[in-house]
Amino acid sequence: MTLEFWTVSGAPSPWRAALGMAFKGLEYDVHLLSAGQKEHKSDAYLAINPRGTVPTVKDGDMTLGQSIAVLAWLDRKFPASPLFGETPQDAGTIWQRTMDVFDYLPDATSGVLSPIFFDGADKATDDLKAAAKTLQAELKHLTDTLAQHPFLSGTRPGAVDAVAFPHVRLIQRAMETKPQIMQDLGLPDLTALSPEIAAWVQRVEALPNVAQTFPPHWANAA
Ligand SMILES: N[C@@H](CCC(=O)N[C@@H](CS)C(=O)NCC(=O)O)C(=O)O
Repeated sequence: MTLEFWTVSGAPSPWRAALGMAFKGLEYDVHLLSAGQKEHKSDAYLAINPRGTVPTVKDGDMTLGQSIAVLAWLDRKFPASPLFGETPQDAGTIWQRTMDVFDYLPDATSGVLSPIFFDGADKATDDLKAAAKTLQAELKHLTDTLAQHPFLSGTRPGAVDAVAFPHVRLIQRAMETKPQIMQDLGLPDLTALSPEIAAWVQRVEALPNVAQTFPPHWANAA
């Protein structure tokens, strides 16, 4: 049975689930919801996901609506190419890093990107500069991990990579599409910020099936 996957273009949480499926080479049917038209709050979607959030992943009569739960479930259902490692030690380390990223990176990222993408901020205010500093400190944690091995999960891509990548790629997207304000905030480009993170992004992007997880609207607009 093919997995079903509900998402909104560019939303980081469903992107994590898509990466988990991509790392395992799984096929899935995509239901692309329009956030602008509030399709994620429609009665039809609320019947599938009562919180009206994305992702939702459905496999037969089982439905999941939390990205980390999807990753954990994928590993039990499709054990090949494990997302949480092979050994108890790997699992502990990967869960620790996954939850570290989950707890800190999304807020640090949206502290900078939400004002820029959603409110049109184009001045480096004191608030935005403080948010940029917080983000740089979070990115430093990723850099330190990537100085030890090629992926955030270790020698192969896994849950930490699936959770962190969408946020980092959205930061890079802001560097590409809003260069002036990002430069003014000390976030000019990934390579200048962290060669380790820049190389990791390229490594993840080069993996099979990852290209198809990218936000469809990026292909159409700058
Ligand atoms: N903790 C959830 C967060 C899900 C979530 O909030 N998704 C966002 C998109 S990234 C969403 O659906 N926002 C719409 C809303 O909250 O109405 C997860 O990791 O899946």
